[in-house]
Amino acid sequence: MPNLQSKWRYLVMILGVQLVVMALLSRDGYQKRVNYFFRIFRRGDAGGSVRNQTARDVYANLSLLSRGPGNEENLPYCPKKSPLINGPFHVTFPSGLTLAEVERRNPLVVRGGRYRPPNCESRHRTAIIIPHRNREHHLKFLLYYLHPFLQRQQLNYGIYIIHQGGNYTFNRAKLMNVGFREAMREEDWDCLFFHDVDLIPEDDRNIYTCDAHPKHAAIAMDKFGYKLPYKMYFGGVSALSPQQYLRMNGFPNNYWGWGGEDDDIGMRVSLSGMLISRPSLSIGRYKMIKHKLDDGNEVNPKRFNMLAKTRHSWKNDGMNTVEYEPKIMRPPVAECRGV
Ligand SMILES: [Mn+2]
Repeated sequence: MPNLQSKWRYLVMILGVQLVVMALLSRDGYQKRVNYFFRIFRRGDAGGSVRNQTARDVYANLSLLSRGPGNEENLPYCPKKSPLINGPFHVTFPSGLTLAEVERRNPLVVRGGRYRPPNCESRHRTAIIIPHRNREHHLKFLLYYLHPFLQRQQLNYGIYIIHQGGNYTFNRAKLMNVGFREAMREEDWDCLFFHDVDLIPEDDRNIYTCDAHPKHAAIAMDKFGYKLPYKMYFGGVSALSPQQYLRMNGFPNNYWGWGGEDDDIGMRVSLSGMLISRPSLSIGRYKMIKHKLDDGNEVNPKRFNMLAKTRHSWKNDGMNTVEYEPKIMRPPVAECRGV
């Protein structure tokens, strides 16, 4: 009898230990550690150190591209998947970089920040809209990486710098509305990328074309540990087709100062009956250029009150109400003073 009893006791103990282990494993933190442990055995995929070893120069082999002699009308379509795609590339911020150097490295870019692949007809026309004020230092780094990044994807593209004139409080979302209108006035773009000036993409498989739903491209930023900070996050870099943009009445015009407008935009996506599309965490990666809050872009204290009203305000504030005085400026890049 005592023998049987001790057997039971062991069984209960083993079961108990198993329960504790299972409870620990199912907790979030442990799950991540276990995932990490398994990922060590999978080669090539993710993992910071592995990534750094395979990262390349974003300009590698691009200088081999040149425009052929004439006959540009009968170019064949580019392949569905660009052969120039290389995956992750190195992003550093050398102190001596100048816009002249960016121009020298991108000889096929023409006036207005426009480019078309030299040897094939692109399948995609993408406009990049960058709201800007007093960030020339960030802009030159972004342009240094963005031009070759887009050229690797064989896109027909244009980059629009939307500069806010004067000293009044910065308004990122309204500048996007201005950019949308000015870019569409110039060309029938398929897709518009709304791009923060301080976010540098790190992987050229993050293709700058639009999806069936509005796309949030900056899913994995170094600032947030290469993870999405919260599920509805729509900040940094997003992409919408003109149809999607107009369906949600564009972006709000009334967010002056830092914060809130990106959540308003995310809410507009769902209020207008659309979903959020995203690239995978392993390729939607961005490095943020570190900076302090700028003068003239103070935190907007009204942002939470405004967000509570988006449900009622989005149809009456957006592309249908945007007003500004444009000043179009040309070289070195298309520039438009607005707001
Ligand atoms: Mn920033």
